[in-house]
Amino acid sequence: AMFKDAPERPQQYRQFERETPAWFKDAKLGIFVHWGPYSVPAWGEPIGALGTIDEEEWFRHNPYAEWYYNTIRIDGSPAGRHHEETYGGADYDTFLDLWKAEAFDADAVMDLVAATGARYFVPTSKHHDGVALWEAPGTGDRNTVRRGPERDLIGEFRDAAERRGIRFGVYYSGGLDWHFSQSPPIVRHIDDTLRPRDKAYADYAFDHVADLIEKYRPELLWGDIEYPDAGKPEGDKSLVELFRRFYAARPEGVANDRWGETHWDFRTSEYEQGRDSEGDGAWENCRGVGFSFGHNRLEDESHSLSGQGAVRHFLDVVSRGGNLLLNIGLTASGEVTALQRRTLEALGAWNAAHGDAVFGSRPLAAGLARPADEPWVRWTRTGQTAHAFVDAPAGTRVALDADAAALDLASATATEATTETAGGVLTVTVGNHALAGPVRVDIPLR
Ligand code: FUL
Repeated sequence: AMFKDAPERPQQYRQFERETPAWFKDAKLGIFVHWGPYSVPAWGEPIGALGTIDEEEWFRHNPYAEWYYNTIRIDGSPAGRHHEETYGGADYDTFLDLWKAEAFDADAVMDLVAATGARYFVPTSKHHDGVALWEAPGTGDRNTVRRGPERDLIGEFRDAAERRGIRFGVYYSGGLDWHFSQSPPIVRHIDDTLRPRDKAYADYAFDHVADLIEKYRPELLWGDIEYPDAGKPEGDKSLVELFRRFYAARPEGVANDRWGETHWDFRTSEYEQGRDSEGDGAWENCRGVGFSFGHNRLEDESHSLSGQGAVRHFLDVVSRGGNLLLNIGLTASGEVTALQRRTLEALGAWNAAHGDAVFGSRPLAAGLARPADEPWVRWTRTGQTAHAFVDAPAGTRVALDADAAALDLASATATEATTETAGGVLTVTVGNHALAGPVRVDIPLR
């Protein structure tokens, strides 16, 4: 009942089933960070959003800059040409040594995260290129403590988040590791033969995630692509054992749904892909400010959410019962680009004014009021108050599609709009508002 469309979970994972902790449903906003050697070339063709482009075109022209190592190996890809021309076809690990993180200050990044109003923070601890952002067991020198930045980046992020009371999680790519297991580039979809499936890899991944849990005590485990198949059955170094350790350390912890068909506390969608996971249970949509997670120097404003776009997307997700995990790609030096910073700051400014109607809210039942796209209207509910968010230019009159029997329309209040009720219809006239994003109207429920 909790996950109505989800397949039956294997018996050894049922012990972890429970109501999703309330903090996660209340949290609404998390900030995601993708950072790795791929942040040095920082190159991907910004062709569009995942879920709107066909697979073959997607991989050959991959807009995800963190996929650089895969894209450059695809015959005739523009990224491959770029890599030849710019770096003379250098070995990928050259970028690990060129990655210096010289301007990185975890506290500065986390100040920005805190300013958005986000309640949790999730950096990549190991992406598909296999480079660990902490001194991960078994990685030799292929981690950021021994090479490149020569720092424990996960530890620095964790401490900065903790100092601000922001919950900390880790992303871990269990499904793909292009270093541990050299496979041909992915050109269509990620089928099972392209993932390392042997016991040695399962043990390697186990040691990583166990180490992350022990050292950093994350409250979110954000797996990606899959968990190694050989580690799924019950056993010493199994995913079952990892979840046991995770929930023992963090009884209120939550795990996403990319550990295979095993166990999860919330489902995920990514840009426009996986929208069918956005159901009644807990879910989270993730996306970058632009079309990439890793920093991409080819992106500009035309590929990116503006402040207003970010507020709208955030409200759209929250109004439907989800969380947003909004990503920033740090530059190789460790900075947030001006483009991403502007969007996050605008989202934060809007949340500072209106976050009390968003964080901790619940969707308003469709029987009480309905959203619209032209002009743009979304709804949330806190306690006995319905909140309408209306995004339109000053002077626009918008009749809300709300049920007068359920909402006390005549008692509506707004600060940047005026309201009038006639014949059981509440009409909002949008006023001048300095903040990018919608104005807000509060309406008591009867
Ligand atoms: C995907 C990955 O392939 C992307 O690179 C990114 O990490 C995203 C959050 O998940 O599956």
